[in-house]
Amino acid sequence: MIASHLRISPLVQNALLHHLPVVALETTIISHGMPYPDNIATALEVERIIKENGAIPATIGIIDGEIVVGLSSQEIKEFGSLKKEIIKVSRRDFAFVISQKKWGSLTVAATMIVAKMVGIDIFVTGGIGGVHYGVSDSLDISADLEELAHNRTCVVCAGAKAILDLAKTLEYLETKGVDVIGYQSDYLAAFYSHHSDLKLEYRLDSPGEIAKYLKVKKDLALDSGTLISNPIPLEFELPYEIVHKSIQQALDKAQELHIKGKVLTPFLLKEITKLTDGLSLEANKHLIYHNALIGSLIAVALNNLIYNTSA
Ligand code: PSU
Ligand code: MN
Repeated sequence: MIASHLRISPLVQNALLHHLPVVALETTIISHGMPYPDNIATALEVERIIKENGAIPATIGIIDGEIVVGLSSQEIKEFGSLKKEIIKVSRRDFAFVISQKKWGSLTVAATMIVAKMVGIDIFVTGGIGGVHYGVSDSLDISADLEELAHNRTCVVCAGAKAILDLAKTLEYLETKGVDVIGYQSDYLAAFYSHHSDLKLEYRLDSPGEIAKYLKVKKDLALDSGTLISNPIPLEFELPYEIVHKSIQQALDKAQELHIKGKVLTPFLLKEITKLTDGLSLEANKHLIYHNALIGSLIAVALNNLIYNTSA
């Protein structure tokens, strides 16, 4: 474990030491992915769901240049209050934010890096980054995909965000050897929608089966990420027409305003929240809650399998 620049909360430290199931959580979704105050309420609710299901949540962020694994509720509130500058951190941003003693929120890629450093196998988020539309001009492919290619952390998500080119994202994941498992579904989850029309190679129907699968990857030391594609529950999905229309409008506006790079994803999410009158935000919350539920059940099952203990 890398000790410098890193602080692990006593609760998470104790859990790792005693082989209790731990679930990693990101902070970009709090600082850049959702509006205040829903962002804070959602982050705290996700932690509550994880605890309720027998695992220990570890929300990860950078505070004054120190990576903190296991943020307190107060620290989570500070990430969400939007009062200070918080830099969105992916792999390339760590050294700058840490050496300059700034605050940084971690993306999927960055959270996977820290999870691997400290030995957390399961990570719950909303949707991963991926290949953006118009990639042949912009070359905009999220660093999340690159991290998934060589980091074994299992990411439980509702697919990639709907603002992305899902077909190309799936193709890219295949090229990189990332396995995408449909949880109780044959198709890739499409964030606000239960599923896309993209068929997945593999489907597993219980946390126990997923735990067995992850144990084999661990045994073989196969260093590529696993994506668990966990669809938003049907009762919470947004109708296709609403999603499709607002995504198209948000993409057009981004193009008009020449919005590129790391600000693009937060811009699109914000626009869609406006265009759907908050409906997309509600769906976003529910899909994350469901990921938290399934992710903690997987963490508990994997833990029982490896250490032969009950949490
Ligand atoms: N999923 C969400 N909301 C978010 C993100 C994902 O539901 O805000 C964030 C994640 O942190 C993800 C990042 O890693 O967006 C991807 O950004 P980019 O496309 O710039 O790589
Ligand atoms: Mn990008």
